[in-house]
Amino acid sequence: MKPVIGITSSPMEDARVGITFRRQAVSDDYIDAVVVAGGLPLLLPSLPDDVGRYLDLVDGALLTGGADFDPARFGDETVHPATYGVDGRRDEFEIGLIHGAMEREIPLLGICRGIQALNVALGGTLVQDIPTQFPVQLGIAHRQSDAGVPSHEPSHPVALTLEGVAADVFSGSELAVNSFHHQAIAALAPELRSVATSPEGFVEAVCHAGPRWVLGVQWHPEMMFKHHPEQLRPFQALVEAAATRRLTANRA
Ligand SMILES: [Mn+2]
Repeated sequence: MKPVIGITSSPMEDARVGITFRRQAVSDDYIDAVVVAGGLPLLLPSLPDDVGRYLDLVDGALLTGGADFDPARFGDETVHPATYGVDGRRDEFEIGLIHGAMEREIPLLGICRGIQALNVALGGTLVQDIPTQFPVQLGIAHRQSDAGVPSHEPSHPVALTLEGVAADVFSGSELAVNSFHHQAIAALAPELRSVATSPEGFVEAVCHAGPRWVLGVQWHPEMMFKHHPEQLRPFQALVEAAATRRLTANRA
């Protein structure tokens, strides 16, 4: 039986035929990656009061990319002018999902905003805007769309540390990744370990320091895997861990 992978959604607004629709949206790329990896995607709306019930339904969870966290969530009293799209309900839902999943030993994969969600939920902090706070970074555009690089192609390397979950997901000492972020991890949460860094030293992947199956990546493997098959591996590893968790939970 396919493991159920909960996928968090982004609030969106679009206007058609004179009506403004508010939507909870998930890109097909995330759904495709989970399907190709052998999981059954379950889209999760941001309903913080029901996070526990959603956790009853899933064997693993994927925290997707999206807009920025409220800086108050990581103790920053000043909101940088470049911080955008804050949605308190989504912040609360994802933080609750992370805490609940870790308690229940449900595996977690965080992508882009998702690695930042893991770090914030577990007590770390974020750089609110790389371009203005770290203006000259070896010429690396962490928003590669500004440099005209297609979304499925890499734009910078990361140096890998093969420990914990990362040892099962990555191989070699370096990986070429795409980049669509203007924020980054500042102080790493105590429970997390950095397992990939950009050339100027930003954390680009994390795993749990202890036994929990937690992986966060700052890039977007779901946009790359159709052209770069090694980028399917985080999703396969999540689905494998979710399948194992499902068996364990059913035995308990
Ligand atoms: Mn990057």
